[in-house]
Amino acid sequence: MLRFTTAGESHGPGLVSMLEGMVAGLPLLAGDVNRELARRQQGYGRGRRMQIERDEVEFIAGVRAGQSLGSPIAMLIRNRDWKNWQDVMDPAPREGDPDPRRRAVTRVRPGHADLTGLLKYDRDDARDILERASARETTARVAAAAICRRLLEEFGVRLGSHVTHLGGIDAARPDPMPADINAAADASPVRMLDASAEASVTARIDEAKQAGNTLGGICEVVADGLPVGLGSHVSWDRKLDGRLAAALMSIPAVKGVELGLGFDTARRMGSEVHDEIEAAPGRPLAGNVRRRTNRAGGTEGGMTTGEPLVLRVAMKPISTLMRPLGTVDVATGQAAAATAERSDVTAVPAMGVIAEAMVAFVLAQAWLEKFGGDSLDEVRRNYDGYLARVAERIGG
Ligand code: EPS
Repeated sequence: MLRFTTAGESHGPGLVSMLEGMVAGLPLLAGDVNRELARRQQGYGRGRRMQIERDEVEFIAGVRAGQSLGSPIAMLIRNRDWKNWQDVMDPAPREGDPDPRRRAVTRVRPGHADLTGLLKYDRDDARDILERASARETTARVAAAAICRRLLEEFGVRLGSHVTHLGGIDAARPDPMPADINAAADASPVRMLDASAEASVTARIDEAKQAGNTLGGICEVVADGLPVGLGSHVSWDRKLDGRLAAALMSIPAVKGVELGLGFDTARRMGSEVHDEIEAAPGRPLAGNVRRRTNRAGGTEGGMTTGEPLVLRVAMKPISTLMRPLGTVDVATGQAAAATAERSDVTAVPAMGVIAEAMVAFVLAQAWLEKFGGDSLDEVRRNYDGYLARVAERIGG
């Protein structure tokens, strides 16, 4: 079973990411991971923190001579900002310090984990919660997923994402989509594929910053080159659509996930929802058929169809407002303005990269369930054998 765990506080010494269950023999360089970490750091609307950090991974275990060993892969990403926070985040008790809990947060932010976490974990200082609830943690997710992505690349799977909406402004979806979505999206400061929307979006972000406010948005993730049959219809927890939705909803501030037409399917007649099927010799990945449309977004019955997987992910505005909302100070019980500490105006462009990462992880997990083995070569043999069988079915 492929799985990963992360550890790390936003302003602690660093982040740890551990991926277990990856096959041996996967070519893997720190640069493969660092490239994805750098993509996650981009995007107009981020705060000063991203100028401090330059996320880079150190392999601590599981990699030798540029290849995975099949053992757990452990990675460390150091926080450069740690040097500015050592007195606040010191793991040791600060004996004799008159202010051992510097920068305590008691004016809990509406919409943040501050209050719920503080009550659940019985803490007095919401910093004990917010340091882990911070989206800084997604760095470690992207690191684990970069390795999953390397596995998928070996089989020609391509993942990309772009922003379709930010702060009330829609970006047009190009038709056809560019062959390399990320090459185009990463060149845009807001990761949109619509140059005409960029200027108004960056202006909207500037306005929100000026007003001490924050903005949300929507990203689309596309995965291409998948074979029919990842996931399964047989049990609820093996359905790929459900697993993708759960993984994407776990991203901080994400409030909605759609697959294909998503919510719009509920408003249409059946004939305007389902994708007609026609024979298409020479498309072994899809079983030698083609869907005339891809309204389903690449799954039927909780399994990939072989058509592109298309997901949309909605993120609410960040809950740290520089012009804060009203709250209660948990230290006094009195009404107060919520804490306003350094943050981003929007992180929607970065969320697209994180959504890609979560999709890559779920797909790699389903891949190893279907074609699993202990080495890359073994997985390749299983994949080739399956594809050969699928290719000799319809019209073969
Ligand atoms: C975050 C607040 C900001 C963001 C941070 C997430 O950090 P800071 O509190 O240090 O200014 O920049 O995101 C990251 C550090 C990152 O790597 O994405 C928050 O409160 O969630």
